[in-house]
Amino acid sequence: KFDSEKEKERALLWAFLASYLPEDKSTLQREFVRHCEYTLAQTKSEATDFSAFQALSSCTRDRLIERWKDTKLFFKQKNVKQVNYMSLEFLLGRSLQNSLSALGLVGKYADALMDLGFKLEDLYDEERDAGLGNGGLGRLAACFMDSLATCNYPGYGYGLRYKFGMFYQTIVDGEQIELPDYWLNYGSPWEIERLDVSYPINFYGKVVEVEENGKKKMKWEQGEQMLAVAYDYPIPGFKTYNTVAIRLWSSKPSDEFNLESFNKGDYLGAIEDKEKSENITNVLYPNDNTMQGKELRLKQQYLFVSATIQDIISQFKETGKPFKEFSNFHAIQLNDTHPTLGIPELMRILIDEEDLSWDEAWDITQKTFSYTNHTVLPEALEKWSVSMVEHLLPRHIQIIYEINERFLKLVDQKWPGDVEKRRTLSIIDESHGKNIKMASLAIVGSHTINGVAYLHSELVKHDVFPLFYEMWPKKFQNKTNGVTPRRWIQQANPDLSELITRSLNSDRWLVNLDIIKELRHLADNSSFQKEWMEIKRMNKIRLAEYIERVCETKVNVDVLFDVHVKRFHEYKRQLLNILGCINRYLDIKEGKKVAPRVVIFGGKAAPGYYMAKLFIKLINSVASVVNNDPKVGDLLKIVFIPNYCVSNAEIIIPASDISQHISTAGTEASGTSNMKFSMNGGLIIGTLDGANIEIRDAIGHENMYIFGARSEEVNGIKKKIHDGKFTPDPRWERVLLAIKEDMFGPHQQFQDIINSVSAGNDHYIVSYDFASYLDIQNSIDADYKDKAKWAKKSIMASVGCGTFSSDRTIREYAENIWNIEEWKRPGPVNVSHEE
Ligand code: T68
Repeated sequence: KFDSEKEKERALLWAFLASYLPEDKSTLQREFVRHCEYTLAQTKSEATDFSAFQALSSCTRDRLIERWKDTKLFFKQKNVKQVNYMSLEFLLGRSLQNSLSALGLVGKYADALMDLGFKLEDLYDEERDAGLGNGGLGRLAACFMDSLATCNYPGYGYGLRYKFGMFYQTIVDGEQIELPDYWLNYGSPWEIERLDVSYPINFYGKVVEVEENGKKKMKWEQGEQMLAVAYDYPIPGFKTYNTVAIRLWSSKPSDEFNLESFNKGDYLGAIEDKEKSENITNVLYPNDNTMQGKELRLKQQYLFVSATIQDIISQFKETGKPFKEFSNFHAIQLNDTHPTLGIPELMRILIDEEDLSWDEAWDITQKTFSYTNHTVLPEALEKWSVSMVEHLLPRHIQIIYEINERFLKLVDQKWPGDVEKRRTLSIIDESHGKNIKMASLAIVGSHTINGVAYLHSELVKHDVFPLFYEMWPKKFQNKTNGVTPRRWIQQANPDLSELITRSLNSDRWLVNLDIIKELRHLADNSSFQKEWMEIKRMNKIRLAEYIERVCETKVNVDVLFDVHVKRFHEYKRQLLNILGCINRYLDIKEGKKVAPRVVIFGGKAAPGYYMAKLFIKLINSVASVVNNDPKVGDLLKIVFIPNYCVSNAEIIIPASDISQHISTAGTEASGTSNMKFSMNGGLIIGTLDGANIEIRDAIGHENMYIFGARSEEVNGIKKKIHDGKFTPDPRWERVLLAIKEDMFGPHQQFQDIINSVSAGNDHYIVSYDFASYLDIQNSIDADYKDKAKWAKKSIMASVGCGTFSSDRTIREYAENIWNIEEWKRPGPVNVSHEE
């Protein structure tokens, strides 16, 4: 509808001018050169691979924007409900190859750029990872966005645009050194800066009661104010024109200033203070699975939730609907408790600014939020001190108290006079000073809570939050994690991808991973096996080249590649692995026959996590002894790949023969790399923990190497160890003795490791699981010798993994939690899309 003929004419002219860029070769080349010349101001003779990468990214970005704009418009016209995925982390990695592949332009650009003297693969390598996350939780958010777009669901990801992402890890003298990751120094070709989208964010100040239109209400009087500015990152779907986006907030000083501080006459000092206090989004906190109660982190969380909720409300207001309809248009998913302040923030805005009653606001809030739990480790459950929150967010603390009071009334109704239950369920923990239990707040304010694998969801219900489960059994669900096959098979393993497509005679598996199970009948086919294992060998060569480049170690690609890459944490038990390596080394020295293998480690330790860093030191110390022992040769090589991240994971994962997922049963919520390894034909050695259990059920236990205590046995075993009633395997004593006798350098440096697994301390039952771990490793040695048997297992491990696509996970969230629908946008008329 147009107000006038003139308006209609203008709109038509605009639409004509904004029509999609054609995809013929000469347009691709012209656009590329235009970006080199005009965006980058570079001539042919100046253009390097890096500038070519920048120009190609700019071309790609233009096309993503075309699709994203029209997707937004389409959703708006259809009045759809959308999900808002709130996550303080998005571990995106690189984007160029993924975007070109989604646009169906890989082949066309490879050809177009060849004429101009550039090799597409070389340009991919110029891109720096966007490392805005720690590990599994952040990467899950990235896979989810890929699936949201691909499955045609309306939605937004919301996060923070950290200037410093996950630190860069180097190894010096066997120890981890952290260097800053100033990724924005190189520009981010994907972001769209939205100076038009910014919101004021308040901190400190005080709450006063005011009267407005004869009604008493609370008013939060401003303390410090700053701005959150939006940066959008388009995320294209695959085999669809739908494109969604992640909106990341960056803090900026606000134009408002405090006259008092400038009035003191110290102009430069006042500017400096202002800058310092407003650089909230500078750095990603590098802790995974632990909580650090720093005020700056709380400020990050609040800036994030406040900007996001304001943005969602402003989008909602465009519909012109009354607030009681809010949850028909918006679902908000909390990725862990980090964005839980969104609950009191929505309440505050609805009550204080939009004049809704408490009950109306609470009804909307509960219908809107849902919360994903990612950990059962007590040290990772977030608690914020009441005094800190009170100081920073005086209005929110009132709201949190009110939420708690009303909730405890419900508890009283259910269990009259039961003070113990009241104490356990209260959102405020009063055992060591007053603290807010963020998970409790998230559970009370959400309609649904989910765990990330079957076992984990059971533990959430029965072990971590049993009383909440008793109150609201229907609120609790499971959503087993998944990973995107576009990045983790197609992009990381192009040869395997080509084999799958050729064998299925279709590439539909990329959007419906379940159909790879149709390849099962080829598992015994010797020529298929041969091709399959030849691809594995090529991937091992690619990894060996990478290892030689970054570790200066040569490895033999015709031996078993045993990979253990993930964040360093005691519960993940990299220690079990390296002690196993020592045992193997001692066997070799004794002349025992072992199958040759390369053991590959990778992963970062939180900078303040002493034990995790000591594990890294031990691994490197053992490696330097083993790798330099002439008696050992190819029988055992140990390498530590520095700076494990998304882009080198894409090289490492497709090259593994086996990979280790050996956390103490009941501690790893799900794990997602286990899925990636299995999809790529790597066999898993693992405990019955997290998603390992479901992977075993999907691919068959004969295609996985399971060992160790079960989750329900762990507490009994801990007690037995603690009471001195457990006698470890003789091989355990032998390995510890080797360390104590300085085989890997002065043992004093590793004394704390030895203590941590001694009777009375062995919290992660390393000593107990050691024997069964060694035994299963021995059976792997034996199986690996039988090439046909191994190939069959590898194929079965891969083709049984259809259910671990994040498309499946996202559909489950959409249907059972968010209540949103698929809206596939018809394509533009002037472009023929490769479908
Ligand atoms: C991981 N959690 C789980 N946390 O450990 C893993 N924590 O089992 C699971 O597969 C994955 O989430 C996805 O569900 C994390 O990665 C963090 O990174 C983190 C970050 C900040 C604070 C606490």
